[in-house]
Amino acid sequence: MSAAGESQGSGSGHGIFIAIEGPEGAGKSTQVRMLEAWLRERGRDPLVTREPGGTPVAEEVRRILLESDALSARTELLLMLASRSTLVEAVIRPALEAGRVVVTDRFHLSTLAYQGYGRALPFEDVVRMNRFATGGLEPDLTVVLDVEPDVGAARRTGRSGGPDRIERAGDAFHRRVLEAYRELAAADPRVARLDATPEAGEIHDRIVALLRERFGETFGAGEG
Ligand code: T5A
Repeated sequence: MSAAGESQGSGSGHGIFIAIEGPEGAGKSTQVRMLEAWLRERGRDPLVTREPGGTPVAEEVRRILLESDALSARTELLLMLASRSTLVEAVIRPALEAGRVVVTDRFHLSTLAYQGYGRALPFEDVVRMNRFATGGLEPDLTVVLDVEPDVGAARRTGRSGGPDRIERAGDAFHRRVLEAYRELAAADPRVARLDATPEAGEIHDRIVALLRERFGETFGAGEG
Protein backbone atom coordinates (compact mmCIF):
# COMPACT_ATOMS: atom_id res chain seq x y z
CA MET A 1 0.00 0.00 0.00
CA SER A 2 1.37 3.38 -0.95
CA ALA A 3 1.61 5.69 2.03
CA ALA A 4 1.83 8.67 -0.33
CA GLY A 5 -1.27 7.57 -2.19
CA GLU A 6 -3.22 6.98 1.01
CA SER A 7 -2.56 10.44 2.33
CA GLN A 8 -5.44 12.10 0.50
CA GLY A 9 -8.02 11.48 3.22
CA SER A 10 -8.81 14.53 5.29
CA GLY A 11 -8.67 14.80 9.05
CA SER A 12 -8.22 11.10 9.65
CA GLY A 13 -4.51 10.36 9.86
CA HIS A 14 -3.09 8.91 6.66
CA GLY A 15 -5.75 6.45 5.58
CA ILE A 16 -9.05 6.98 3.81
CA PHE A 17 -12.31 6.58 5.70
CA ILE A 18 -15.43 5.57 3.75
CA ALA A 19 -18.91 5.04 5.20
CA ILE A 20 -21.79 3.36 3.40
CA GLU A 21 -25.12 4.62 4.71
CA GLY A 22 -28.83 4.53 4.07
CA PRO A 23 -32.17 3.29 5.32
CA GLU A 24 -33.04 -0.32 6.12
CA GLY A 25 -32.56 -2.73 3.23
CA ALA A 26 -30.80 -0.16 1.03
CA GLY A 27 -28.09 -2.69 0.17
CA LYS A 28 -25.31 -1.30 2.38
CA SER A 29 -23.86 -4.64 3.48
CA THR A 30 -23.92 -5.86 -0.12
CA GLN A 31 -22.00 -2.78 -1.28
CA VAL A 32 -19.52 -3.00 1.60
CA ARG A 33 -18.71 -6.59 0.58
CA MET A 34 -18.33 -5.64 -3.09
CA LEU A 35 -16.11 -2.68 -2.23
CA GLU A 36 -13.95 -4.81 0.03
CA ALA A 37 -13.48 -7.37 -2.77
CA TRP A 38 -12.66 -4.58 -5.24
CA LEU A 39 -10.04 -3.13 -2.90
CA ARG A 40 -8.47 -6.55 -2.20
CA GLU A 41 -8.26 -7.27 -5.94
CA ARG A 42 -6.13 -4.12 -6.13
CA GLY A 43 -3.77 -5.31 -3.44
CA ARG A 44 -5.22 -3.24 -0.61
CA ASP A 45 -5.91 -4.47 2.89
CA PRO A 46 -9.06 -2.60 3.90
CA LEU A 47 -10.39 -2.57 7.43
CA VAL A 48 -14.07 -3.40 7.13
CA THR A 49 -16.44 -2.87 10.02
CA ARG A 50 -20.03 -2.11 10.93
CA GLU A 51 -22.13 -0.10 13.34
CA PRO A 52 -23.42 -0.58 15.87
CA GLY A 53 -20.74 -3.16 16.61
CA GLY A 54 -17.25 -3.87 15.36
CA THR A 55 -15.53 -4.63 18.69
CA PRO A 56 -16.48 -7.28 21.27
CA VAL A 57 -17.94 -4.64 23.59
CA ALA A 58 -19.73 -2.84 20.78
CA GLU A 59 -21.21 -6.12 19.50
CA GLU A 60 -22.70 -6.64 22.97
CA VAL A 61 -24.13 -3.13 22.84
CA ARG A 62 -25.54 -3.94 19.37
CA ARG A 63 -27.41 -6.93 20.77
CA ILE A 64 -29.00 -4.77 23.48
CA LEU A 65 -29.87 -2.08 20.96
CA LEU A 66 -31.56 -4.39 18.49
CA GLU A 67 -33.12 -6.94 20.86
CA SER A 68 -34.15 -5.08 23.99
CA ASP A 69 -37.71 -3.73 23.98
CA ALA A 70 -37.31 -1.32 26.86
CA LEU A 71 -35.08 1.48 25.57
CA SER A 72 -35.96 5.15 25.55
CA ALA A 73 -34.78 7.33 22.66
CA ARG A 74 -32.11 8.92 24.88
CA THR A 75 -30.83 5.55 26.04
CA GLU A 76 -30.74 4.38 22.43
CA LEU A 77 -28.64 7.42 21.49
CA LEU A 78 -26.21 6.89 24.34
CA LEU A 79 -25.76 3.22 23.49
CA MET A 80 -25.18 4.01 19.79
CA LEU A 81 -22.49 6.48 20.85
CA ALA A 82 -20.97 4.06 23.35
CA SER A 83 -20.61 1.55 20.53
CA ARG A 84 -19.09 4.22 18.24
CA SER A 85 -16.58 5.53 20.75
CA THR A 86 -15.10 2.09 21.40
CA LEU A 87 -15.01 1.30 17.67
CA VAL A 88 -13.28 4.59 16.83
CA GLU A 89 -10.72 4.28 19.60
CA ALA A 90 -9.90 0.60 19.27
CA VAL A 91 -10.28 -0.04 15.55
CA ILE A 92 -10.86 2.87 13.19
CA ARG A 93 -8.27 5.42 14.34
CA PRO A 94 -5.45 2.86 14.58
CA ALA A 95 -6.28 1.58 11.08
CA LEU A 96 -6.32 5.09 9.61
CA GLU A 97 -3.09 5.95 11.37
CA ALA A 98 -1.57 2.84 9.79
CA GLY A 99 -2.57 4.21 6.36
CA ARG A 100 -5.36 1.72 5.66
CA VAL A 101 -8.62 2.26 3.83
CA VAL A 102 -11.46 1.87 6.34
CA VAL A 103 -14.92 0.92 5.07
CA THR A 104 -17.78 0.98 7.54
CA ASP A 105 -21.37 -0.17 7.21
CA ARG A 106 -23.01 2.90 8.87
CA PHE A 107 -21.37 5.66 10.94
CA HIS A 108 -22.42 9.04 12.34
CA LEU A 109 -24.99 9.89 9.67
CA SER A 110 -27.08 6.98 10.98
CA THR A 111 -27.23 8.66 14.37
CA LEU A 112 -28.20 12.03 12.92
CA ALA A 113 -30.89 10.37 10.76
CA TYR A 114 -32.29 7.76 13.18
CA GLN A 115 -31.89 9.42 16.58
CA GLY A 116 -31.89 13.06 15.47
CA TYR A 117 -34.70 12.97 12.88
CA GLY A 118 -36.32 9.55 13.43
CA ARG A 119 -36.56 9.77 17.24
CA ALA A 120 -36.77 13.58 17.11
CA LEU A 121 -34.13 14.12 19.78
CA PRO A 122 -32.73 17.69 19.96
CA PHE A 123 -30.59 17.77 16.84
CA GLU A 124 -27.77 20.02 18.05
CA ASP A 125 -27.37 17.83 21.15
CA VAL A 126 -27.10 14.75 18.94
CA VAL A 127 -24.44 16.45 16.80
CA ARG A 128 -22.47 17.56 19.85
CA MET A 129 -22.64 14.19 21.60
CA ASN A 130 -21.62 12.39 18.45
CA ARG A 131 -18.61 14.68 18.12
CA PHE A 132 -17.66 13.86 21.72
CA ALA A 133 -17.92 10.12 21.01
CA THR A 134 -15.78 10.26 17.87
CA GLY A 135 -13.32 12.92 18.96
CA GLY A 136 -14.39 14.76 15.81
CA LEU A 137 -13.55 11.97 13.36
CA GLU A 138 -15.76 11.97 10.26
CA PRO A 139 -15.56 9.90 7.08
CA ASP A 140 -13.71 11.37 4.11
CA LEU A 141 -16.58 10.11 1.95
CA THR A 142 -20.04 8.93 2.96
CA VAL A 143 -22.18 7.21 0.32
CA VAL A 144 -25.90 7.29 1.09
CA LEU A 145 -27.85 4.56 -0.70
CA ASP A 146 -31.28 6.06 -1.25
CA VAL A 147 -34.22 3.69 -1.25
CA GLU A 148 -37.90 4.13 -0.38
CA PRO A 149 -38.90 2.35 2.86
CA ASP A 150 -41.29 -0.08 1.12
CA VAL A 151 -38.57 -1.21 -1.32
CA GLY A 152 -36.09 -1.69 1.55
CA ALA A 153 -38.66 -3.62 3.58
CA ALA A 154 -39.51 -5.89 0.62
CA ARG A 155 -35.81 -6.72 0.16
CA ARG A 156 -35.58 -7.87 3.75
CA THR A 157 -38.58 -10.23 3.65
CA GLY A 158 -37.57 -13.86 3.81
CA ARG A 159 -34.55 -13.10 5.97
CA SER A 160 -34.21 -15.39 8.97
CA GLY A 161 -35.50 -13.93 12.24
CA GLY A 162 -38.17 -11.23 12.44
CA PRO A 163 -37.63 -7.48 12.21
CA ASP A 164 -35.52 -6.00 15.00
CA ARG A 165 -36.64 -3.23 17.38
CA ILE A 166 -35.60 -0.35 15.13
CA GLU A 167 -36.98 -1.99 11.97
CA ARG A 168 -40.35 -2.18 13.80
CA ALA A 169 -40.38 1.58 14.52
CA GLY A 170 -43.12 2.30 11.99
CA ASP A 171 -43.64 3.90 8.57
CA ALA A 172 -43.53 7.53 9.75
CA PHE A 173 -40.21 6.90 11.55
CA HIS A 174 -38.62 5.32 8.49
CA ARG A 175 -39.95 8.11 6.26
CA ARG A 176 -38.27 10.70 8.55
CA VAL A 177 -35.02 8.72 8.38
CA LEU A 178 -35.04 8.75 4.57
CA GLU A 179 -35.83 12.48 4.44
CA ALA A 180 -33.01 13.08 6.92
CA TYR A 181 -30.50 11.27 4.73
CA ARG A 182 -31.60 13.37 1.76
CA GLU A 183 -31.24 16.65 3.67
CA LEU A 184 -27.93 15.70 5.25
CA ALA A 185 -26.50 14.61 1.89
CA ALA A 186 -27.58 17.85 0.25
CA ALA A 187 -25.88 19.88 2.99
CA ASP A 188 -22.45 18.22 3.01
CA PRO A 189 -20.11 17.90 0.00
CA ARG A 190 -18.43 14.87 1.63
CA VAL A 191 -21.74 12.99 1.38
CA ALA A 192 -22.84 11.53 -1.96
CA ARG A 193 -26.35 10.20 -2.48
CA LEU A 194 -26.92 7.37 -4.95
CA ASP A 195 -30.16 5.84 -6.18
CA ALA A 196 -30.15 2.34 -4.66
CA THR A 197 -32.80 0.83 -6.95
CA PRO A 198 -30.56 -0.41 -9.82
CA GLU A 199 -29.00 -3.85 -9.49
CA ALA A 200 -26.09 -4.17 -7.05
CA GLY A 201 -23.34 -4.35 -9.72
CA GLU A 202 -24.41 -1.04 -11.21
CA ILE A 203 -24.39 0.66 -7.79
CA HIS A 204 -20.93 -0.76 -7.11
CA ASP A 205 -19.66 0.75 -10.38
CA ARG A 206 -21.01 4.13 -9.30
CA ILE A 207 -19.30 3.88 -5.92
CA VAL A 208 -15.99 3.03 -7.60
CA ALA A 209 -16.45 6.02 -9.91
CA LEU A 210 -17.00 8.22 -6.87
CA LEU A 211 -13.83 6.93 -5.22
CA ARG A 212 -11.83 7.67 -8.33
CA GLU A 213 -13.34 11.12 -8.59
CA ARG A 214 -12.59 11.96 -4.93
CA PHE A 215 -9.32 10.06 -4.39
CA GLY A 216 -8.06 9.67 -7.95
CA GLU A 217 -4.38 9.40 -7.06
CA THR A 218 -5.08 6.57 -4.64
CA PHE A 219 -7.60 4.57 -6.63
CA GLY A 220 -6.43 5.22 -10.17
CA ALA A 221 -8.63 7.78 -11.92
CA GLY A 222 -7.98 6.30 -15.34
CA GLU A 223 -7.82 2.64 -14.33
CA GLY A 224 -10.39 0.20 -15.79
N1 T5A B 1 -28.80 2.55 13.84
C1 T5A B 1 -27.48 2.36 13.56
C2 T5A B 1 -29.24 3.71 14.49
O1 T5A B 1 -30.44 3.86 14.78
N2 T5A B 1 -28.33 4.66 14.81
C3 T5A B 1 -26.99 4.52 14.56
O2 T5A B 1 -26.21 5.42 14.88
C4 T5A B 1 -26.55 3.31 13.91
C5 T5A B 1 -25.11 3.11 13.61
C6 T5A B 1 -28.60 -1.55 12.51
C7 T5A B 1 -29.77 -0.75 13.03
O3 T5A B 1 -29.27 0.25 13.89
C8 T5A B 1 -29.78 1.51 13.51
C9 T5A B 1 -30.09 1.38 12.04
C10 T5A B 1 -30.53 -0.06 11.93
O4 T5A B 1 -31.90 -0.13 12.20
P1 T5A B 1 -28.57 -3.51 10.82
O5 T5A B 1 -28.99 -4.94 10.93
O6 T5A B 1 -27.13 -3.24 10.63
O7 T5A B 1 -29.10 -2.77 12.09
O8 T5A B 1 -29.54 -2.87 9.76
P2 T5A B 1 -29.25 -2.42 8.32
O9 T5A B 1 -27.98 -1.65 8.31
O10 T5A B 1 -30.45 -1.71 7.83
O11 T5A B 1 -29.05 -3.77 7.54
P3 T5A B 1 -29.94 -4.47 6.48
O12 T5A B 1 -29.34 -5.83 6.30
O13 T5A B 1 -31.38 -4.39 6.82
O14 T5A B 1 -29.78 -3.62 5.19
P4 T5A B 1 -28.60 -3.41 4.17
O15 T5A B 1 -27.29 -3.78 4.73
O16 T5A B 1 -28.78 -2.04 3.68
O17 T5A B 1 -28.96 -4.38 2.98
P5 T5A B 1 -28.28 -5.74 2.48
O18 T5A B 1 -27.07 -5.44 1.69
O19 T5A B 1 -28.20 -6.67 3.61
O20 T5A B 1 -29.40 -6.19 1.45
C11 T5A B 1 -30.70 -6.55 1.87
C12 T5A B 1 -31.30 -7.51 0.81
O21 T5A B 1 -31.43 -6.80 -0.42
C13 T5A B 1 -30.67 -7.44 -1.46
C14 T5A B 1 -29.64 -8.31 -0.73
O22 T5A B 1 -29.25 -9.40 -1.52
C15 T5A B 1 -30.39 -8.72 0.53
O23 T5A B 1 -31.22 -9.81 0.24
N3 T5A B 1 -30.08 -6.38 -2.26
C16 T5A B 1 -30.62 -5.93 -3.39
N4 T5A B 1 -31.74 -6.29 -4.06
C17 T5A B 1 -32.01 -5.61 -5.20
N5 T5A B 1 -31.23 -4.60 -5.71
C18 T5A B 1 -30.10 -4.23 -5.06
N6 T5A B 1 -29.35 -3.23 -5.55
C19 T5A B 1 -29.75 -4.89 -3.85
N7 T5A B 1 -28.73 -4.76 -2.97
C20 T5A B 1 -28.95 -5.66 -1.99
